[in-house]
Amino acid sequence: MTIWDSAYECMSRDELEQLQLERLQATINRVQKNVTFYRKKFNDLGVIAEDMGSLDDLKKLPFTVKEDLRVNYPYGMFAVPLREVVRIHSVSGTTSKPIVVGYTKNDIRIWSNLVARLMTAAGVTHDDLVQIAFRYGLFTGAFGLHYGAETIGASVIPMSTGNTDKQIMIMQDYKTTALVSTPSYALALADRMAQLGIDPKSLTLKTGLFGGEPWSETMRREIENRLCLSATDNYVLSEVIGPGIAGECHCKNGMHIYEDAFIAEIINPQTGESLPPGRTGELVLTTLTKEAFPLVRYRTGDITSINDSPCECGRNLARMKKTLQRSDDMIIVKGVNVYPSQIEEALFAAAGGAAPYQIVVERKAALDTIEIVIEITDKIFSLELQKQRSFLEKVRQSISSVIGIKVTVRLVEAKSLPREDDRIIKVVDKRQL
Ligand code: DLL
Repeated sequence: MTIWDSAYECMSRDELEQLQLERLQATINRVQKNVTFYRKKFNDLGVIAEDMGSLDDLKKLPFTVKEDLRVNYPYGMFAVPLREVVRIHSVSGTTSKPIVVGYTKNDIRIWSNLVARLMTAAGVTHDDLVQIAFRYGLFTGAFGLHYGAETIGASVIPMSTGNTDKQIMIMQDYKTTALVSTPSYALALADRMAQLGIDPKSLTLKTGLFGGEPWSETMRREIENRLCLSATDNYVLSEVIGPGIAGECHCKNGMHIYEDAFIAEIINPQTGESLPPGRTGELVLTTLTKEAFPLVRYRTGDITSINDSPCECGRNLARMKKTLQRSDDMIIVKGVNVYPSQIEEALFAAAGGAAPYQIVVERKAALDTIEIVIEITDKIFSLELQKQRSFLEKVRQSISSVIGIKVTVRLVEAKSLPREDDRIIKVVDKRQL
């Protein structure tokens, strides 16, 4: 199996740690000089780049959290002037305002190479036809995989999401060999093929690269059996870069973290205490090469563990376990991050005040649905039927537009939603991953 960048991917741990330290010092220098948020934090602590005498010293620095990015909306965390930024993407924040991230030309070059690594590790070569069924636009997923595939020299089919019948037609006619999508969409494609009577063996699919949402080993087996391909996982986080942080090799035993570009730590999400390899906790990432949007000790909210033993594939990079759980209340619906606080804010605005609600997430025919169930209040009860309907429509539109995916809205009787300690259970996730 080919390794895209063996100089880095197979580097000895000693060499790697030396490189990480040099890059960490450069990053601390850069953010202290160019990002007011970090300058203030580090000055308050009296930290300078030279204090990073060993990688362990990173633990002296404070965490960066999503709230910091929200407060600095839109460009406050950028470390270069906008004229040096060649690309902007964004990702959901905890409120109606998204988080904005930027890339310099050099960031895009490095990003494309990192994605080329994970695609090569999954088995993609320049002979492949890669169908990208991630949504193009402000999301990082599609463009990240697109540039990575082009870097390898593969042929890219930038199909974007939806239009399942056309996706299948293209797979058949263009002879797609590699599929990029969320794992749940891969199953939706398999379902539709079964309905249309298409035998997946008649397709030319060979490799599947899936990410953007949690998925289990059972789901992997189902996708592999039903689409007749080899399915690999890769980890995406837009604030940090997008795809290209970590990806599985053919051993499918954890995602290799591109440690020359990121330092990964695991912490106890409650106490912030660092945990050793093998222990499960929240993943914290520090970027080592990014120019436009560097992050120091960014709390990802994703629960995983790190295995730093060598892998049979020859890569020396540590591996992170599949992430199936969050340390916060974020949910991922159709690959899109949704925070209950975004829904609450949109509902409050549309209802002109607080309304008791519950978010119900289900997976029907391999596709996620999200329903907002609202308890009727005196105010809603007093509306005529027509006005009640238009109220629900307003709520539906407002929430759908804030979170970026369609929701349905339903009214139920007052005090009928299930409660725990007198408080409504905000999120009921009925999906079985
Ligand atoms: O996941 C972008 C994307 C959307 C890619 C749709 C593809 C399709 P973010 O929106 O930044 O990036 O979401 C990042 O997704 O913190 C994890 O909770 C979750 N996540 C990403 N990859 C995986 C994975 C897009 N392989 C958030 N397994 C992260 C489990 C994943 N969760």
